[in-house]
Amino acid sequence: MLNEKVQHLWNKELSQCSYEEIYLAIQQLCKEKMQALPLVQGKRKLYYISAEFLIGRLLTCNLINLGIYQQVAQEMEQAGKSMALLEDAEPEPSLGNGGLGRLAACFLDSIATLQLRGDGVGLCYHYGLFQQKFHDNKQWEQPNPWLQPNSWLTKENITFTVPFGKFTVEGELYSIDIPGCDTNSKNRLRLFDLKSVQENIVQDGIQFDKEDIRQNLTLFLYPDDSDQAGRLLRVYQQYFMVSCAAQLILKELEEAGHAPTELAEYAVVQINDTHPSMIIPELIRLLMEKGVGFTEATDIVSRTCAYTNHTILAEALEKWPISSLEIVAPRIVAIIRELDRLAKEAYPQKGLGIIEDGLVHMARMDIHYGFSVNGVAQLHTEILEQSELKNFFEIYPEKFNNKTNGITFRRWITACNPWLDEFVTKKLGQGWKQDANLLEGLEKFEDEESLSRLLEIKQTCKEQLAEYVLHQQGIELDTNSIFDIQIKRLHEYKRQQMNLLYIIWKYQQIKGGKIPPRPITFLFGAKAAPAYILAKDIIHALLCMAKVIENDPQVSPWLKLVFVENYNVTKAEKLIPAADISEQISLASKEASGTGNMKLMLNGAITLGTLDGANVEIAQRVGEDNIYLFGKKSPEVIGLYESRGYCSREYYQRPEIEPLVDFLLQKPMLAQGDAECLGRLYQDLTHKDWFMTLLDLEEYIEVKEKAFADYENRTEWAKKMLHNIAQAGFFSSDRTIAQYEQDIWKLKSI
Ligand code: 26V
Repeated sequence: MLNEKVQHLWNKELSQCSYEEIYLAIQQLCKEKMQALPLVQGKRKLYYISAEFLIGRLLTCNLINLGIYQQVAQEMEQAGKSMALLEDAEPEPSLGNGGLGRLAACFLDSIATLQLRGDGVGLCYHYGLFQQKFHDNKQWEQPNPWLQPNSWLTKENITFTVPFGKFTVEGELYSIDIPGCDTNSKNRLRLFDLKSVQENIVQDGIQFDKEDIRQNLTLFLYPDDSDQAGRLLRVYQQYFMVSCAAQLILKELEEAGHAPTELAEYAVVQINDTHPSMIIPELIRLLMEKGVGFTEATDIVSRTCAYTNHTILAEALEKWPISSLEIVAPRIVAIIRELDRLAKEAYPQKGLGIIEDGLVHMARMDIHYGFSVNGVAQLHTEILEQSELKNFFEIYPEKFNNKTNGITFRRWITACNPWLDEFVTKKLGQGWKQDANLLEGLEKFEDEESLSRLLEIKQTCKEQLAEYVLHQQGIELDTNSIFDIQIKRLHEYKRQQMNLLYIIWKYQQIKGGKIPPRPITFLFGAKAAPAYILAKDIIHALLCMAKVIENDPQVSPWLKLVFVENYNVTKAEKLIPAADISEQISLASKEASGTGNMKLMLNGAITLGTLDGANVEIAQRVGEDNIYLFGKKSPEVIGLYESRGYCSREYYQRPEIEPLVDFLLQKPMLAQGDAECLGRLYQDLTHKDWFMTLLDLEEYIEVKEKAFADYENRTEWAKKMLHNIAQAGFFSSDRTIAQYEQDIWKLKSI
């Protein structure tokens, strides 16, 4: 198959081709196969609208889903070519920030695999999220030019006009085919781009003229919104996305021969966080243009739209000034004002209106004018119902529901850890690929041979990662050491700084002569938002600490801190299979769900975490012997915020904690870093510490020590690994999507 393709394309043998040539040949092969697949059919269609789809590289997963991976791999082997080097020929699209965008990508895979008729709709950012570079122990941002002449995108012959306040633009539609796994059918990811965008206006990293909307609109994902022009650009992006999406939905409805008034019967719109919320007034506006009255249009749209909340962080809940909407999308302002008036008329209590103090509360619009509101883990949904959105839960209890997140096992075990995939399949047969709950069948394989094979697989993955890190960053990893991994966006609430304080503690212990039984490698991967100063300070402190350890011959044989540059999906695929310990240490109540926790568990890492997000459900499943829990629980934390009862200074003054925090400003650190950045982090921890790092620090140290000690009993540790893998089935996104289908979308049942 591949041999013929390269012969035809390049007129030479596979063994003579470069990896770029082979990559293009396989991409073409996949595209042809996908083009030939029929679309999933069904009466009603889902539109999953999202500002982010963090799809990652597509080659391996497409080959798997199309059922031709083995054949291609065999031909490659016969020609003496490596699959790993082949994968590296593909640039990674970076159309997402983190969890929310990656979740959307996992969902597309599961929706297609369950043969539900549903497309993703979003934006085609030319440079996506920035590329991260380290220089002077600091993060620098560069554009990520992932769009190449040959990409997975197919240009459609469809454009829509989007009317902004002072001018109009043309949105052009591109599609990426999403094949189901072994289904012989596909859905699509629909991405809109702006014709007039100019890549050459970007200078000096990721700087560009934020006011030139016609030239900049789809250049970057979430451009820095720390200033007024940046915030306005984000509103422009959002309105552009939803206007194109709404026009596409109504066009497809009409083409299928249905009336605009039948929208809710034939379409369902899932609003992924509040970025696409303006689809509600936009659909109402377009229905009215087609002659439907306001009241009926509002009723139809309310029966079509469902909203997912992904965060309770106040600063992340979007509120746009009505004055900005007047500039960007004046045609929907009157509609939003009327929706607000009706909401306030029906529910005059304070805090329920859509417009307050000149700000449009996007989530409130979704809740009043959508038929479903869901959180993304049990605890998160409970917090929404009992505190954050309590007033709304009281008036609309029937709208609220939980859908605990999941991950696609096709990418997060089959593609990234073929050894583990083979191990599981040998034990259980192929059935677990259809029904992930069957993984529980692994529980009984506690025999010596199975356990030692599990340890061997982990070792292989660690060696694979070591090779990769050496090649990428020139850093050597000791594969005999414990791999302790924290990979996720950098945010104070995720508390990478707490991990840093542990490392400082361990450093001081070793200086004091307390040598651990074996070396430990701390691996981090994280990008900080370009305008998030404290997050950048934490990266700086970690990079400085890495150097401090490296330069200290007394400590360096025992500790290593590696910050993997430019953490992305590709790097996650290498890091996750190699992890021994999965750091999930957010302040309880702050992490809506987490999904990295699930990927790491599935790959046999043991969680060290707080009872936050989906960690709670992981703990319920694996039991307390197979997870390391610590820290204050969510009700206590919520209580502390309410009573303003947390004072970081009190904790700082404890003799166990003071020397750790003080180390940030001592000579070894100052010799590596920038006193201003380190000083700011020190000041924050000692005077503010909004996410209560010091509150949980001592218990964190204690429990982490226990985990490292337990690691030395290799057989018992392997059992923990086995139990974690066996209990991971619930976290398959196939389960999550089946629940969305059953409770919200009902694509098949009508
Ligand atoms: C957004 C922003 C934007 C402005 C500044 C700070 C900030 C902080 C957080 C966010 C969160 C955006 C929403 C998000 O990505 N949520 C993540 O969604 C995942 C999928 O549901 C979930 O697993 C993560 O726990 C949640 O953080």
